[in-house]
Amino acid sequence: MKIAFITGITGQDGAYLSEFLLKKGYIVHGLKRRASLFNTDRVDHLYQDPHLENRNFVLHYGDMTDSTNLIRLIQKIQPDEIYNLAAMSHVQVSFEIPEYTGNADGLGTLRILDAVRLLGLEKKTKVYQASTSELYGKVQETPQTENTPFYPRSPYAVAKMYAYWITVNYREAYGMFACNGILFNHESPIRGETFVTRKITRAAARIALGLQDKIYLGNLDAQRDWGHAKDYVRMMWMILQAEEPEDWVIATGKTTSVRDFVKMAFDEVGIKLEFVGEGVEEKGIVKSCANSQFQLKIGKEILAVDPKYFRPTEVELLIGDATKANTKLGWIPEYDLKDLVKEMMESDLKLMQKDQHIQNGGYEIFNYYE
Ligand code: NDP
Ligand code: GDR
Repeated sequence: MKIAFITGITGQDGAYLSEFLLKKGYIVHGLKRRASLFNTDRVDHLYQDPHLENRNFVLHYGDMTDSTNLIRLIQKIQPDEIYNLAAMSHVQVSFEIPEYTGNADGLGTLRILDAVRLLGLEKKTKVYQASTSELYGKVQETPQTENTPFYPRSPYAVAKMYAYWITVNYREAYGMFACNGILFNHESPIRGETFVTRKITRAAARIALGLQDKIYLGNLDAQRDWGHAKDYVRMMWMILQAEEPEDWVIATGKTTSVRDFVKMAFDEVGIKLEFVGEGVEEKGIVKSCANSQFQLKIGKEILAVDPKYFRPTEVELLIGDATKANTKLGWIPEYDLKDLVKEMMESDLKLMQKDQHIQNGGYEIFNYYE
């Protein structure tokens, strides 16, 4: 049985990757941070009683900023494959905590690679590094490929640029099987609530159910190449099964604006939106509501722009070319954006119906819009 070690196991991708690897018969070890509240919601269905012998899903406390902890864990686990997914992954937040982001996302990757080297596991342990389309930043060319130059536009992207190159360097310097997956945005019903797609699907469900009046967003013109996380974690595994260690772009090859994503999400519940005005004056109003379950007035303003969500430097347009992954590894995404939006809306409607039930029962519910 192969042994995998996943950092960032409690995140969106960590959860899907764990399920995927367990189905393949792997023993999965994961790194989780100590928090004052439970932070394992996304993997609780995989949890196994620590008193059981022969567990195939094991969580360990640790942190990407603590080398001694990472070395000790890798020594104990002796993994065949490490998936380094842990990161402070929010681009806007990275402007507020740039030093921490550099430490966790940039140096954290070095700590993993160097632990493998220090323990003499260079020939045994393969390393996958969660690189990102944010590396492309300011548009140099489209679609973006493995050869497009990088121009990072946030402390997050700059930290990930260090991580990208230190992975390439350890591969070249020490002959390690270390690879970058340059993944474009990928989403799912368990996407973090402050990323724009999930913020939109949550809000669309809440507005439809009368639990929230309005959603405030930042740059509606930004365009992203959005795929489904399930397709992308499959590719992480394929990257480590390839003949040679290389770097790979993973994307759908289609791009959509934030504004159009909003329209698609509301469309899913029978609400048509019209956008009026420009820039910070732009508003989204209800044009029609075909679903009698929802009591939304025609002409009601349910979306506004709030400049607090603008980034000091923005990445305007991402569209990836995954030809190399398609042709060399046979990777083809199974989901398109419409399937993804549908799945996210269905899931958020179900979740918010629970809130509605609680509110109808006379209990107050915590309401957050970020
Ligand atoms: P999430 O934000 O959902 O998950 C991040 C994970 O990293 C969480 O488990 C988090 O723990 C953990 N983490 C954060 N900081 C630390 C730390 N200092 N020490 C240990 N663990 C830490 O991200 P995703 O699952 O969406 O993304 C996975 C990786 O892929 C990230 O590196 C991200 O930057 C990268 N990426 C993501 C893309 C996407 O579109 N989703 C696209 C390209 C790259 P906790 O749960 O406690 O917060
Ligand atoms: P991104 O994802 O920055 O691409 O990083 P995010 O969903 O945060 O933003 C996408 C685009 O939407 C615009 N936007 C808003 N974003 C947020 N979060 N909230 C808003 O209210 C809002 N309004 C408009 C943003 O300006 C941006 O242009 C994600 C993360 O998962 C990274 O870890 C990963 O590396 C990249 O995707 C690929």
